[in-house]
Amino acid sequence: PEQSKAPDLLEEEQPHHHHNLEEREIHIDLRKIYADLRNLDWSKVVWRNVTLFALLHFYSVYGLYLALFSVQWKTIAFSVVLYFMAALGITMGAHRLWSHRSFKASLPLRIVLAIFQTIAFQNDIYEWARDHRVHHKYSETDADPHNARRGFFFSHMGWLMYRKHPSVIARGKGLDLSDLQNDKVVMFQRKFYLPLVVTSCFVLPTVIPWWYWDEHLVNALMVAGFLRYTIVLHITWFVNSLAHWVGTKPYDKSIYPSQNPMVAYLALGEGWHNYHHVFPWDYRTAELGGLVNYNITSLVIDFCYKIGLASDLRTVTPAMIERRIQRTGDGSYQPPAATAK
Ligand code: ST9
Ligand code: ZN
Ligand code: ZN
Repeated sequence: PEQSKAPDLLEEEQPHHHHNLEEREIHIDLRKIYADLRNLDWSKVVWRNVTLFALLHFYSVYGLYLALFSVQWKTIAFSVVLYFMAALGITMGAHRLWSHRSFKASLPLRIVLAIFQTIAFQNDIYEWARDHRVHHKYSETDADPHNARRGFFFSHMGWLMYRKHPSVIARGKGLDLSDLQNDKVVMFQRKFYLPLVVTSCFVLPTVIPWWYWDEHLVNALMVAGFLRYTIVLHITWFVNSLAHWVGTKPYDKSIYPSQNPMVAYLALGEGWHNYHHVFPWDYRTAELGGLVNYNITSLVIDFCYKIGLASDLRTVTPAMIERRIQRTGDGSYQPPAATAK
């Protein structure tokens, strides 16, 4: 049972270093879109998710209208704060800590990050990290949950509305997830995920503006709830779509992941995706932390390190990076400015 009848989707997993190296660009080819739709296996479409995402986007557009014309500025400010909390829960928590173990976090920090990650409503930490680990280990193969070879839309959000390829589940079962299973914070969140996520992503963002500054409940739900949620979702999804399609490849030209400054900017430092797939254990997910690389997440990790909440920050030596650039880079590497160090 294949995902689709399109021939390039039939191949089994293969190491990701042997793809053709041509530059890919996004162009809208209506005939290809039509062919892809005809080749879709409609029985694998999860209509419940299609419906929920459609509703979410409908309400978010209404939220955008309310944000422009109706809500109090405090509600906007509150939504921006929620964006930063949810984003950090994903970048610093689900991604750099729990998926990649690129640093160690004390119990209080793990609790805060788990709360932030719940606000983002992107599946529980366990499931997020499990999918992300297969994504790295089997990038751009059938076992990659958001395999970019299946197109921009599939890697962006289509994969969340479609049954997983059997290889994702088979390869996922082969992963060692014992570190997650032994983390009480992760397992607690997984056990009570539904009530926790409804409370953190929708109920509190609606009730807090109403309670503290008399915002209309509908305004609060549409803006601090749905609109803010949708924005953080698309920014996250851009890492899988845009940053697997558009950008330079100074560290490894043979892979899809690319350096995408716009994504880095929106995603608190997560757009330096060519580097990240080459050195996934680096806590900066980029060659450099700090503001020059829009790497807010690294700044926060550095701060937590200074106050003793985080430890064992893992990085890569400049010599190792240099060797890799020489060996597999696409030649686009620009040495960072001295001030950037
Ligand atoms: C969302 C996630 O949006 C986004 C993740 C993005 C990742 C980005 C990474 C980029 C780097 C980081 C950058 C961050 C930037 C952030 C910036 C912020 C400003 N291994 O899934 P099921 C097994 S979520 C092993 O139902 P179906 C397992 O036994 C949005 N086993 O398969 C499982 O049972 P359980 C909100 C696996 O039926 C069973 O199979 N959420 C694996 O094919 C069934 O699994 C949604 O929209 C594995 N990898 O359904 C929900 N996977 O879990 C969307 C599965 O109990 N999801 N198994 O152990 C779904 O509804 C479904 O998963 C489905 C597939 C329809 C997609
Ligand atoms: Zn990736
Ligand atoms: Zn990663």
